[in-house]
Amino acid sequence: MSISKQHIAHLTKQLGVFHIARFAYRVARDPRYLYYYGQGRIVDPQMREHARALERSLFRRGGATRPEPSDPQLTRELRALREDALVRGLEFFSPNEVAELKAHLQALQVFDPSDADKRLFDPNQPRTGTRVGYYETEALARTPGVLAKANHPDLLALVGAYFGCPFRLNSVDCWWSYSDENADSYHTQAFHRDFDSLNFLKFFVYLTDVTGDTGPHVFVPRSHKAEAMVELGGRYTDSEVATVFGDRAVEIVGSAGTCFLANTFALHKGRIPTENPRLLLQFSYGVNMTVSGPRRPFLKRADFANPAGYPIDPYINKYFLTS
Ligand SMILES: O=C(O)CCC(=O)C(=O)O
Repeated sequence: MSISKQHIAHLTKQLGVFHIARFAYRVARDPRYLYYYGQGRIVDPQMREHARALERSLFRRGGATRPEPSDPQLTRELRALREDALVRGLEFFSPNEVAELKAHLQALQVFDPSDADKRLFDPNQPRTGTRVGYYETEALARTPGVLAKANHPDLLALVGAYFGCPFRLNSVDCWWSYSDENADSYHTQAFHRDFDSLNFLKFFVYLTDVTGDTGPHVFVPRSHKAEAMVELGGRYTDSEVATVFGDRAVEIVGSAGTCFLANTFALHKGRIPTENPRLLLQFSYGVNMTVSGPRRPFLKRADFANPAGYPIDPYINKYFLTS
């Protein structure tokens, strides 16, 4: 029997050779993918919960478990995070800080991650068909106020109480979501779960006013414990989510400066704006590594503006700050 190209193609598909090759290529280029794919295979929420607890205990390195906070507000926020996977109503940015940050960012260029050449463009003038415009990490981290805010002591206290063990700032991201009706949706604009690592949290702050028409973040509280829709890389339609979770999804709207913190293993998405574009800044914290943050620190401690004088923990900032 002669073996045709179709046979080979069929066989390779069956064996998942493509996936294996992609895995091997990515791990060879960036070993962090080994952890990423490993933990991404643990999809059962109960198993994941055990793995998360194990990871936290490994990172405690013999240190004692942190006591639960006694501050009533922190206790309430922590309960919301654990039960709903979401805490809203946080206040970390004054209107002035938001306005200054937005003005700085509007003068920087962005890129569309789906553009193979990652060409930079003016965020106020996206090309036709552009769904999102991301800031480059280094430029973003150097923008006054960004990295300093990621070290706000109250924010770190909440994140630290949640993890109960040492953690790091894994990434800072900021992007515009555009309302171009001819553009294809970007992959975070359909419901999905984040598999960044086992123990991670994402902090979000809107830098533009966000209504139902200007790209609200949509989140399904308590879905972090649900067994449905748990594939690594899975994307789900609104009606699929409604079939399982009814009307549980909440649309987070609010004026510029609105902040929330979430475990985005819970289902979520960014709704595509139909009116003005949305600007969002995000900090991601985690106990272990992720593939999304910088591979090496690039910012000298001495060049880092910290006007509020927040304590800067070298471990938390190890992916960003050199000594
Ligand atoms: O744009 C949004 O609100 C969604 C962001 C998102 O999906 C993510 O950060 O994982």
